[in-house]
Amino acid sequence: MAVVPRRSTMTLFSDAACQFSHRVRMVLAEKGVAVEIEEVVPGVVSEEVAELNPYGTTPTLVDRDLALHNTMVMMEYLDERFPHPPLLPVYPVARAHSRQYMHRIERDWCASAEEILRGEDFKRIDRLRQELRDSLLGVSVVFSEKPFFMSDEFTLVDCVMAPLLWRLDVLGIKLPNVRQAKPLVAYMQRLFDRPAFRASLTDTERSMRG
Ligand SMILES: N[C@@H](CCC(=O)N[C@@H](CS)C(=O)NCC(=O)O)C(=O)O
Repeated sequence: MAVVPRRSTMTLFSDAACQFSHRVRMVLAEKGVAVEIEEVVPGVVSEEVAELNPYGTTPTLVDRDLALHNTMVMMEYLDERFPHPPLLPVYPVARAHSRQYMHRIERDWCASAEEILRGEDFKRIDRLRQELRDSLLGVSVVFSEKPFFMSDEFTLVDCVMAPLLWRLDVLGIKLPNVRQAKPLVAYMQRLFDRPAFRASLTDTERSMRG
C-alpha cells in the first residue's frame, strides 16, 4: 500500500450528514480553529482514512502525528488544545458530570437516532421514535432551570445534543405543541441561533430543517 503524505494543517474527515461529524465541526467552530474539512463519501473508506483510523469510521481528526477516531476523545482533545472558550467546567466533579451526561446521551439517544436512520426494522423504529420523543420531553423541564444542558454555560454536552436535536425532523420525530415541550424548544433555538452552530452546518444539514 502506498504511503499517504502527512498533512500540515489540522484535518477533519467529515460526513456532511452525520451527527458525529457535526458535533466535532461544532467544537471547531466554537473555538474558531482553522481546520481543513475533508468531506468523505458515506460508506467509502479512503486509503488515507484507512491508514489513520483502524475502524474506518467517520469522523477522523488528524493533527500532525495524532489521528483520532472517537468523537468524545476528539472533543476533549480540542478543548485542551484550544482552551478558549473552555467547553468543560473547571472542577473535577462538574467535569465528571458533563462526561457522564455525554455518555448517557450517546448511549440512550444518539444510538437510537442512528438505528432509526438505518431504518431496518419498522416496528422497532416506531417504538424507538416514540421512546426518544418521550425521553426528550421528559428532560424538557431542566431547560427552564438552566440555559444549557444542566449548566449555566455552553459545554461539550450541548455539542452532543445540538446535532441530535437538529435531526429530529429527519428522524420523523415531531415535538407536540404542549406546554411541556416549550423549554426544550427554547433550548433548541438557543443552540441553533449560535453563530458557531450556523457556521458548523454543511449544505446537507442546512436542508434538514425548514
Ligand atoms: N462512536 C463513534 C461513532 C462514529 C460513527 O458511528 N460514525 C458512523 C458515520 S455517522 C460510521 O462511521 N459508520 C460506519 C461504521 O461504523 O463502520 C464516534 O463517536 O466517533
